[in-house]
Amino acid sequence: MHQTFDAALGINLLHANQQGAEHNRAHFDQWGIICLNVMSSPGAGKTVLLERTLAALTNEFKIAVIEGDMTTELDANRLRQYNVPVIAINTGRSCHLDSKMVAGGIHCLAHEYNPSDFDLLLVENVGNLVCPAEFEVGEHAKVALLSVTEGEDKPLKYPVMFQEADCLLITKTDLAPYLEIDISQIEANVRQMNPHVTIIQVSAKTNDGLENWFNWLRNAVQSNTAKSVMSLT
Ligand SMILES: Nc1nc2c(ncn2[C@@H]2O[C@H](COP(=O)(O)OP(=O)(O)O)[C@@H](O)[C@H]2O)c(=O)[nH]1
Ligand SMILES: [Mg+2]
Ligand SMILES: [Zn+2]
Ligand SMILES: [Zn+2]
Repeated sequence: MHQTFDAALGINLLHANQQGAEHNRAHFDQWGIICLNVMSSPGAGKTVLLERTLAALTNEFKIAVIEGDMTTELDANRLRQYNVPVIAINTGRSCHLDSKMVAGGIHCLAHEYNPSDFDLLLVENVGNLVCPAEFEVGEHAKVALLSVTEGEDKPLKYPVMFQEADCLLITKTDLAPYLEIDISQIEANVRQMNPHVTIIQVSAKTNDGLENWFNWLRNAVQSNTAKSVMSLT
């Protein structure tokens, strides 16, 4: 658990977090990097999705990763095999990344590399369907994953994540035939929370739908006007 309002100090933690998010966002825009905050409950398939993404797109874009986990560098080490910078952030007892932690990560990246060389920063948040959606880290877009094994009702029970998402990936669609799950009902529940969100069905096992996700990413990177203006000058 964590508090969003610390009554004793009278500090609105979300407000302080927002200031940090603006700091990070200014860096991203100065460097011409698009930052995506990738969120889901534990085990929905974030790391596997990032593995597929790095395998497919590192020849098109220069990508860096911030990997948030309460403990361990297990996920970070999986992604390091794709020869991209992976900055691991252990959050300890905290169940989400906040903007200060991500600031530490991007300052680290800027210390070791020329950050303007990068096109895309993928942030894998701590597995949690609740508060990562509340704590902006300066991202340009939020990507939420919901796996078919989690049930149709989750968009209704955890509304903030689904209201805030810019892109919603329904993952593990290869498992749907083995479950009593109606993917169209998942989509309807997501739409009830967020009528205009982009919904993409994917399976990282069969690769179904991954090309649609890559195209969404390509579009996000190409819409980065800061980069195109920089490359003209
Ligand atoms: N069948 C199937 N399993 C998947 C898929 N994506 C991920 N998994 C499995 O789900 C588990 C959790 O995946 P992981 O990427 O570590 O989830 P994370 O906790 O959200 O990062 C692993 O055992 C993966 O192999 C998928 O598309 N299909
Ligand atoms: Mg993971
Ligand atoms: Zn939290
Ligand atoms: Zn700074």
